[in-house]
Amino acid sequence: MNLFLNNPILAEILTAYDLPSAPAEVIRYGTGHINDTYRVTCQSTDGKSSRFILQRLSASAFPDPKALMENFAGITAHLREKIRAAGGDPMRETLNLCYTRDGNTYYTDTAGEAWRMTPFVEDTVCLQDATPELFEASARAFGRFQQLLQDYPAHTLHESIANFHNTEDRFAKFMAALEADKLDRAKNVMQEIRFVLDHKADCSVALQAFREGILPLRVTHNDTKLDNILFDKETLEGICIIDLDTTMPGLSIYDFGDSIRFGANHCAEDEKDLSKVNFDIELFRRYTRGFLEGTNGSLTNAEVMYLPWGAKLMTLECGIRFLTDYLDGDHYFRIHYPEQNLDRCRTQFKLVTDIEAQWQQLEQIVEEYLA
Ligand code: ADP
Ligand code: GN1
Ligand code: MG
Repeated sequence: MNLFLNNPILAEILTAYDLPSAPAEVIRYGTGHINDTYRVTCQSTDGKSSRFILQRLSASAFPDPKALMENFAGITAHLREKIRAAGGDPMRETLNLCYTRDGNTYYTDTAGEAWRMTPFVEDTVCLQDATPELFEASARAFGRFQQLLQDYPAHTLHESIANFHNTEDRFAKFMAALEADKLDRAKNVMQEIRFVLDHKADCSVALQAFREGILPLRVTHNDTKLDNILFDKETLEGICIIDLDTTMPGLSIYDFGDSIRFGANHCAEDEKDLSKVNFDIELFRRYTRGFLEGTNGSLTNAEVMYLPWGAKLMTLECGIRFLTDYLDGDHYFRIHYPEQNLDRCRTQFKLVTDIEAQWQQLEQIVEEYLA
């Protein structure tokens, strides 16, 4: 549906940008859980069209859009330079930013909401699930992303969401939601609550390794879902990493782990039939190979050894976050039906259980890559 024609807010936002021609169509786009995404098509009289992605930043997820957009501008400028130096195309291999007419990285509408626009990266596809080859291609791309940012001055980045992958803090927030039990839902999810309580000690493993200096701080993407990457339509290589809102200092194993969480299985994140939710160790093997090819020697042995922990912890953490949001009344993740966050939580906990059952094999797989 063309939303532009009868939406005064979208009209207001679009006039803030110096578009190549009048917008002819604006439609809702993508399947993200957080931001509101639109695709804008401008059509000039000579028939040329150009497309853009316009996004309203979720105010509840991102309290400081100015800081977030400073990160975005800095990271994409760095990536552009690196891509250019490697002979690549910076207009396709990284996101770029459209500045507003008054030179800002984003626009604040009259209701106080923040919007940003990027050129639509043409001739690409965005996937919800992948063949093993495409999954490995996504691993190379996320690994490369981290490698390209290894010399970015991490201290200049803002924490766009405080404690984003701080598993101890996620555990504490879960406990607070459980204690408040605002909607009296805890009684329906005792098994899931027990699962979290039983995994309390795990929530400290990566953080402890970081505190002890075993794992170094890096610039990481932190949301490495398969649909946060654009694949070239022809070559099917993962060319452009998108959704940079959570790119900030973090641990390399988070980026590895979040991709495994989402992709090393054959089910939807909210699959209700848990018999269909199975961790696929072959996909883990392929992702490991691709990721380490992409990082190209930039990870330490300790980081490689901790990769299985990344997989387990990101899956556990995401399940805890879905359960916390369910107990809290579904304010954070967009839901399409009432118990969706609970279904999402259950798939994650089933995957954690599978990962635990195959732990030794996971360790063996990564050991092959130790220098
Ligand atoms: P969310 O935080 O809600 O996940 P994303 O930034 O990932 O938002 O964008 C949502 C979807 O929009 C993506 O999965 C992708 O399909 C599409 N998308 C975002 N930016 C671009 C772009 N510059 N070019 C093409 N598609 C894009
Ligand atoms: C959100 O924005 P999106 O849909 O790519 C979330 C991730 C979760 C993911 C679960 C900023 O990702 O952390 O892992 O949902 N992003 C944010 O699907 O919270
Ligand atoms: Mg996304």
